[in-house]
Amino acid sequence: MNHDAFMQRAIDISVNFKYTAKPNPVVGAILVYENEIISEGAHEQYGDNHAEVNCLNGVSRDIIADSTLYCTLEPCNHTGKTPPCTEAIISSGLKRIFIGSLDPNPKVAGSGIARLKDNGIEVKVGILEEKVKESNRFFFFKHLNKRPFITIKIASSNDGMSHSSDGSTTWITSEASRQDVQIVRAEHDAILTGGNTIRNDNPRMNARVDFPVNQPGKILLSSFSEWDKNLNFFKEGAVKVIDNSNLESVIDELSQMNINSVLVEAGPKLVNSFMNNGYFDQLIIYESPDSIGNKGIKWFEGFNPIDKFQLDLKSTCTIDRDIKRVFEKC
Ligand code: AOF
Ligand code: ZN
Repeated sequence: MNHDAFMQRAIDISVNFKYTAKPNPVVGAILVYENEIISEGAHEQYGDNHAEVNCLNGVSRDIIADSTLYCTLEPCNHTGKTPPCTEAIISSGLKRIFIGSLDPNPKVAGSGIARLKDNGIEVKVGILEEKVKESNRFFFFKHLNKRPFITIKIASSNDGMSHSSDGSTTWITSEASRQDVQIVRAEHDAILTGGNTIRNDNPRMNARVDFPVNQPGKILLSSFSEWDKNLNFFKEGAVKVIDNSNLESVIDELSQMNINSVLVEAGPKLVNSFMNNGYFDQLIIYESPDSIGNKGIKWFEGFNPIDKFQLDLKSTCTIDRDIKRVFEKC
């Protein structure tokens, strides 16, 4: 039996739901009988059935007893939005389960496996574990680091400017780059911005994509409270306003929220404050070929940001006239 191939199939079906399962992890499960896949299930939508339940539903006890379940993540052992998967597995009559990775969520974290073993089920953990972690990068990050993964996204002129000081608000990057940003937004659980950005740019800050997505939450970092609710930012979805000038407390507050990732889309002041304090994990720069010149406001002071912030260039691609670069903290 090729365990890796079956686990790979379980991963493949899970990732189809990456935009609708979040902030839950993507999880896939497959049931194998006499070396053939006889049932598949995934966690398709936040709040709905977990993968194991979708996979085992409708299969007879007799067949399940002689089958192996491959599940990308350790089955949960707690009652959340749905009952524990361990209960469903135990009562299904399953005798053998192969698991990709332990669930780092402290509500689970090994207790699912212990419960299955206590009920006489054979459990093997650690098949394609790194791939499972990679497919749930933000989820694992949050539980390991006790704070959400922070991505900072900026659009820059080719001379490193954010915008021009005279207020001429022409777009820096191309339409295609701005469309790419919509996908980056869709990948994150929340978008954070500052008062100046919503005042000056009037952005909607939602993910305008042509596939189903759990929209990112909106977080506004501002001490101002008299916002004009007709601004686009306030129009769709709930906005959480954080009035706190201490960044460490802001991060603490973000860590308490049910989010694994935050996309910071803000002006140079807020972006530098996150970066200078080390509160970022990924920086995405969309760079236009056009210059703004000496009427411009720079994104970063002094040396080039790559040296200053110890960044590791992970990928480069061209989007229309622009270059997109993704950096991670070394
Ligand atoms: C599983 N199978 O398919 C998923 C699991 O609020 P709930 O009830 O949906 O629970 C969410 C938590 O359950 C989530 O944070 C993670 O620890 C686990 N996700 N577990 O057994 C699944 N999606
Ligand atoms: Zn579950």
